[in-house]
Amino acid sequence: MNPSILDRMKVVQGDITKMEVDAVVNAANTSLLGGGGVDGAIHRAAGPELLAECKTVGGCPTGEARITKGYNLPAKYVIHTVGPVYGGRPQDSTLLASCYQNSLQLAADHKVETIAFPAVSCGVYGYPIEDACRIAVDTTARFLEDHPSIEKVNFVQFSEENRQVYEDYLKQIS
Ligand code: AR6
Repeated sequence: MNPSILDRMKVVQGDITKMEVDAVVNAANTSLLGGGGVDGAIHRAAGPELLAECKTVGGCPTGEARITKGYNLPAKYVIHTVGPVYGGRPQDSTLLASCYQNSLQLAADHKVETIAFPAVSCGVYGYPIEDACRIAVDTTARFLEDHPSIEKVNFVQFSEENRQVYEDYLKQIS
């Protein structure tokens, strides 16, 4: 892979709500009205104004994305995307790729230069991390080739195990 594209992707282990980036991506559900996991953490850190704005959005279908302000987060924006509930079906990978593609498109439309993604669908929604990692990185790399305005994409992993999966894949394609 082109080294200049690889340089713009980074793996971080930690809490996405602390990321000092222009936009953080939320692994939401179709209601956009909050939940557990990273969704709960983002709503807690952003404060109640985030839920108030989300209520005006009217939900989000699986594979799509919606943008709101970040309120009390260091990030200016939250990009909410809804990953598929993993079922081992062919459409799962298409939908997960769409989450990354649509989130990055919204980011580019809002002049976002730095963005952080959690491992969408890899918690409660059960997507195997190795497959999800490949989809996330490949979709992002393709997008970055055509969108020089996005400087840095951070893949934020809560666990050491998931961080290692990302590190290994980035090494493999470099
Ligand atoms: N920072 C970074 N990553 C995190 C954080 C955090 N603060 N908290 C959890 N993760 P999940 P999903 C990781 O379950 O599978 C919600 O209830 C976590 O370890 O948050 O897309 C929504 O409302 C895992 O690797 O999202 C939906 O109903 C990854 O984030 C549903 O869960 C995603 O796990 C969405 O499920």
